[in-house]
Amino acid sequence: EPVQIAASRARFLPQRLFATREATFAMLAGVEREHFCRQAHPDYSPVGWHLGHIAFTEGLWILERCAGLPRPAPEFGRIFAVDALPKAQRTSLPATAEIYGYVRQVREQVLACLDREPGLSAEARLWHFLVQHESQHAETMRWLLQLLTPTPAGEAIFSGADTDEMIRVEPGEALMGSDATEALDNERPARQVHLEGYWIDRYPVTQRQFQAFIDTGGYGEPHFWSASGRRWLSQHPVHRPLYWSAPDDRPVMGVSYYEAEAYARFACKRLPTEAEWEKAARYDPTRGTFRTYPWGEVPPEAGRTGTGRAAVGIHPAGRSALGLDDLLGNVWEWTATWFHPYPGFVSYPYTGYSAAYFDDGHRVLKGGSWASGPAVLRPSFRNWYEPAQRVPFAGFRCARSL
Ligand code: AVJ
Ligand code: FE
Repeated sequence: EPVQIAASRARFLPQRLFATREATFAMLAGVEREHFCRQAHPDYSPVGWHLGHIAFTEGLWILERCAGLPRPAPEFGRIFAVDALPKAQRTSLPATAEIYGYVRQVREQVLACLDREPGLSAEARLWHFLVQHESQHAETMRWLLQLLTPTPAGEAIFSGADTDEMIRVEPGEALMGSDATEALDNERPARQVHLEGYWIDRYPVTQRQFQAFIDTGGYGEPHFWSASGRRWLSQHPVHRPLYWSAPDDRPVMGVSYYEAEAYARFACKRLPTEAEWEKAARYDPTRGTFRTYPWGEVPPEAGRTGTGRAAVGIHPAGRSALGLDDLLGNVWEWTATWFHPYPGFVSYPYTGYSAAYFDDGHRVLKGGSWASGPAVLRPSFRNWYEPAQRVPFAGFRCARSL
C-alpha cells in the first residue's frame, strides 16, 4: 500500500528523533551533579558538556543555519560549541536544571521547524545527521558513565558458538557505502569494488579466544606485533584488554588497533579490510545482490541486536546472508583500512566532521556497539579512531585470504 509506505517514511525521522532523545535522557536519569561535571578521562569532556553540545549542535544547524533564527541562549553557545573551551575547562557547567532547560528549549524550537513543510523534506539529510550526532555522543557518554560508576565484571556468559568457524567469500564485486538520505558524508557515494576471495570469522573474537593469546604470552611476543604496535606497547605496557571480564563467549572489548592486529597474527589470520567486512555483511550470494542491513531492508529492531555486550551467536535474526553473526549492535570492529574519503567525497555538513580526519592517522571501525543506537547501526556506517586508542566498545574479527 503506497500511501502507507509514504506515511511510515514520513514518521520515520520524527520517530528516530524522539527515540534517540528518549534514550539519551533515560541513560542520564539519576546521574549525580558531581558525575555530570566531572572529567572521567583527561581526553574527554564531562557528560553534562556532551548533553549541552548535542543541543547546541542541533540549534546551530536547524535554527541558525537552516531557519535563519537567532541563536537561542548565546551564553550556552560559549560553553557547548565544539571550539569554545578546552576540555579541562568544560567542568564548570551551568546548573543541571539549566542545561536540561536549554536542551528542551532548543528541541522545542527545532520541532516547530520540523512541522513546517517543506523544511523537513529539503533538509532531511541534516536531520539525520543530527540524530546520528546525538547517538554518537550518547555512546561516548555511556562509556564515561561506566568509567565513573564501574559495573562489576559479572559472571562468565557462554553461548556455545563454534568461534573457530570462518565463512568463505568467493572473489567478486562488493558494494561499499550508501546514497540513502541518512548516509553521512564519508559513506558517499556508494560504489562497487572488486575483491579477491577471502575467509572471514563468523563471530567477533571472544574473550575466551583472546585468553589463549594472553596465555601464550602474546603481549610479550614481539613477532605478533607490527613495528608501530611494538612502539605503542612499549609506551603503554598493558597485559589485557581494557574491559576484560572473564574468558567467556562475549566479544573482546576495549582494544587498540594494535592489540587486534597482534591477536590476528597470533591466530595466523589478519584483520579484514573495510570492503571485506562490508561485503560479508551485505552480500546475498543466492541473488547476487546487496542488502542495506545484514538481514535485509528492515531497520534495526529488538531481537536483531542486543542491549548490552552479548555472548556471540545469540541473535540469529541479525545474521547476514553469508551467515555472519553479531555484525551490528554487539561491539565495534577494527578493520585494516585507513579512514580516507571515497572517490567523489563531498564534505557535509562541515569539514570538521569527517574530512579533518583523512590524515593517515585513523583506522575505520565497522558495525556499531550495543551502546550505539539504531540510527547508526548499518553496514555502510564508518567510525574512525587512532590505532592507539583503546576504543571502549570496540573489538574485532579476523580474516584470511583464500
Ligand atoms: C566519529 C565517533 C569519532 O565522537 O568524536 C561527534 C563523532 N563528530 N561530534 C566523535 C562526532 C562530531 C566522532 N566519532
Ligand atoms: Fe559533536
